[in-house]
Amino acid sequence: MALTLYFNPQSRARTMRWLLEELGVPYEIAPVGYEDGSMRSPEFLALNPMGKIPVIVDDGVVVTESVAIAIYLCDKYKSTNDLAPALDDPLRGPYLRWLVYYAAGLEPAMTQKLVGFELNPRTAGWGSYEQVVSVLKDLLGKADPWILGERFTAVDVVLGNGVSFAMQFGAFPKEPEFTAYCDRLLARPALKRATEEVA
Ligand SMILES: N[C@@H](CCC(=O)N[C@@H](CS)C(=O)NCC(=O)O)C(=O)O
Repeated sequence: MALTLYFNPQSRARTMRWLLEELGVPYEIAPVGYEDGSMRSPEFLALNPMGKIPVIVDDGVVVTESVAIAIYLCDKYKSTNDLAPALDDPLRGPYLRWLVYYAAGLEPAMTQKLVGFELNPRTAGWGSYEQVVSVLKDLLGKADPWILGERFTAVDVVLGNGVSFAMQFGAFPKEPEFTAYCDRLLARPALKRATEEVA
């Protein structure tokens, strides 16, 4: 078994490394740079024609897009540490909903704030920046201690890390609902391991 994560510490691949550390799955890092052309090489573009990370290659299976990688890994590697509610678990619906909300809500709202453009909220799939912040503030304010309750899942890694990242970049306000939850995330040993320098 060989699982490779294409990685740069200044990227969304950090979230996938944290997920792998939480799962306890062995993996290898393939470092890629922004300036050295490695994300534009024919070999890399054959893996992801977007020329972006994260990318994983798991026993020859290529997966791109953070949410897809998270769903794939957590469904496949359940025996190590189960971060995904089963298909017939009532938590499966909320689990998928909030995982996808990372890409469909948080990401575009964060970009809207950082770039500063306005759209009709009825036209934009995510509504507006203000709506997304308000929804997430309510969600994280109720997290007890995690988004789905007692159970820590991939939603905490993907959506939780997204909120933490958005706060660091000044895109989300440092509201107590966000900071209290993110402090709990920061205490996780797997996150500390995932931020260690790549050997
Ligand atoms: N939708 C993608 C976004 C991936 C993405 O934007 N990756 C950035 C780094 S965080 C990247 O690789 N940028 C390099 C480039 O576009 O040249 C995901 O969620 O995985």
